[in-house]
Amino acid sequence: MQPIQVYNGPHGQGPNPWKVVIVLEELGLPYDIVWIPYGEIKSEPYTSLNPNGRLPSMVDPNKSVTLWESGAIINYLVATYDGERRLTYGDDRLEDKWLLQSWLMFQMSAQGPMFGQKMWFTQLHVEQNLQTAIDRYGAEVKRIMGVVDGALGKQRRKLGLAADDVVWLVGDKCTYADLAFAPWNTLLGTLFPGGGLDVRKEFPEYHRWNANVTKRPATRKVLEFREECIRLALLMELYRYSSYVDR
Ligand SMILES: N[C@@H](CCC(=O)N[C@@H](CS)C(=O)NCC(=O)O)C(=O)O
Repeated sequence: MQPIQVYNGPHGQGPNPWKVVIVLEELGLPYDIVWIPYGEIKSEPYTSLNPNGRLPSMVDPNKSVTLWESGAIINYLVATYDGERRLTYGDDRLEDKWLLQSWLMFQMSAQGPMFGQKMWFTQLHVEQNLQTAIDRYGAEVKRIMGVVDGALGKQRRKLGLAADDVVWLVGDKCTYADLAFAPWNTLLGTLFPGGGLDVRKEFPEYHRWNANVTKRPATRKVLEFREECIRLALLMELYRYSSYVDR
């Protein structure tokens, strides 16, 4: 099998491409990351891969399939390559199978965009301390975490699990739905600088669930690699800056 190509931004900070990489790694599929500068994603040839000019995109040379939108790519990978249903359920568990889609859509339409807006107004927006926006997206982040936390608690009660047993969003195993939340969760530490969020205390189920997702060897490997990419990119930026100052 030829490696599947995943397009990603050079510093690796954006969470969405890593959702795809995690699923590839969890399924043990060969892949290459194609690093494309952000300055090149809004124009051709990249927009032929992704008309939205964002990351990720995926090219599967084995099936001549090119896709964009991380959720669609995850669906494709699972439908095409997860015959053993390692990360999904089959028609014999019809409701569970489709509930995974509910959670994936929720990740795509709620966790990603709202965490993203909170990050934007907290860290990047040109007008600093735009408090109404910071508050609105802060409240949304917490509301979304509350939805997940509540659902995990219900699962725990439904399955009769003890407080320290592992619980997943749907059914009795970790699926692509759980994995899809992991990269955006890495931002939780920076979304509320100066306090304002104590995940362990406010959302204990969420806290335990995220710990269980991120300690899976394949997922951990990808998230550690992402950290390494970010560190390396920052070092290279510092190096470029220092050579500029030296001149
Ligand atoms: N819904 C899209 C969101 C894609 C997205 O916003 N990607 C970010 C990186 S995480 C990006 O390309 N940012 C660069 C930009 O907006 O120009 C997906 O999940 O694929």
